Amino acid sequence: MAYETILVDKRDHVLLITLNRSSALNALNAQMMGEISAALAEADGDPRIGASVVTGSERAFAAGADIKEMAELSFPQSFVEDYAASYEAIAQTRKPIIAAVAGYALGGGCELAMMCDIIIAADTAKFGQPEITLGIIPGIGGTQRLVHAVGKAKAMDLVLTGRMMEAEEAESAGLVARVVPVDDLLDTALDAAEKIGEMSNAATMMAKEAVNRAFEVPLAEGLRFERRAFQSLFATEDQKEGMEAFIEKRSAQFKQR
Ligand code: CO8
Repeated sequence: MAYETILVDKRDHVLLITLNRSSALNALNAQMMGEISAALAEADGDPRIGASVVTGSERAFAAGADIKEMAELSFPQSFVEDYAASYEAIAQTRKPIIAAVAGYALGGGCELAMMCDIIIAADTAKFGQPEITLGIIPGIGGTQRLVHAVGKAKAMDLVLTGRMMEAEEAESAGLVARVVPVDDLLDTALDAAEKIGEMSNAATMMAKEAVNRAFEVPLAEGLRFERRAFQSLFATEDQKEGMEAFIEKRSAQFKQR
């Protein structure tokens, strides 16, 4: 598929998606959100790909939803079309996604990063949910995923004041997995994605599903789900290969079966 608002680079085990509206600080319009969803669906369907990286420019991962596109939206139109509902598809991607964030990750940009599984931030990254300054609130997960990531106190602070949070604060709050110098950002994210991509896809996909369950169901239900998923992986050739390789002191060659 040909994309106009993103660049897509298929590597050995990794799909790299670069948001490409840098003159608008990668403001997320409907076309771009659709293209990101389509590229991630392509990754899910491609057995050679084990993980994706989503990144932006040095100045901005994404400075939010495209305000110029949203400005004239009415409630009836928004309600009837269920505006933004389809963007949840990004969070439903089954293979792991790393957000590599430099510069602004604001509003929908911060929410897009939180739909990914791991956020690796450059030391220049700034996160925030400034929707309140526009007379609206976050609409694709900012009031929910941010609470899971940083807790109620900081989420309320960010959502109600619209202030930005630097990378260091985002890491200590639990939103970000690692902070690296901006020049190392893409290599670090690609290395991590490559490492994930070389594992058994069945195992990485089950691991993602199981961790996400922790946010959706009570502990006993989550533990039951984890145990069943754990047991089921003993049906894969990759489990046999992984354990044989350890015993034979060699690196495993997963066949994705
Ligand atoms: N939408 C549209 N255009 C934008 C956006 C945006 N969110 N952000 C920046 N731009 C454009 C500017 O209009 C400007 O364009 P032009 O050169 O044509 O005037 C260009 O990008 C550069 O921006 P600035 O000149 O403003 O750059 P500064 O360095 O002065 O400021 C800021 C950078 C602080 C990031 C500033 O641009 C800013 O505050 N941007 C808006 C941030 C914001 O409010 N984001 C939240 C948007 S609402 C939202 O995300 C709702 C999410 C729920 C729905 C999700 C659907 C996808």
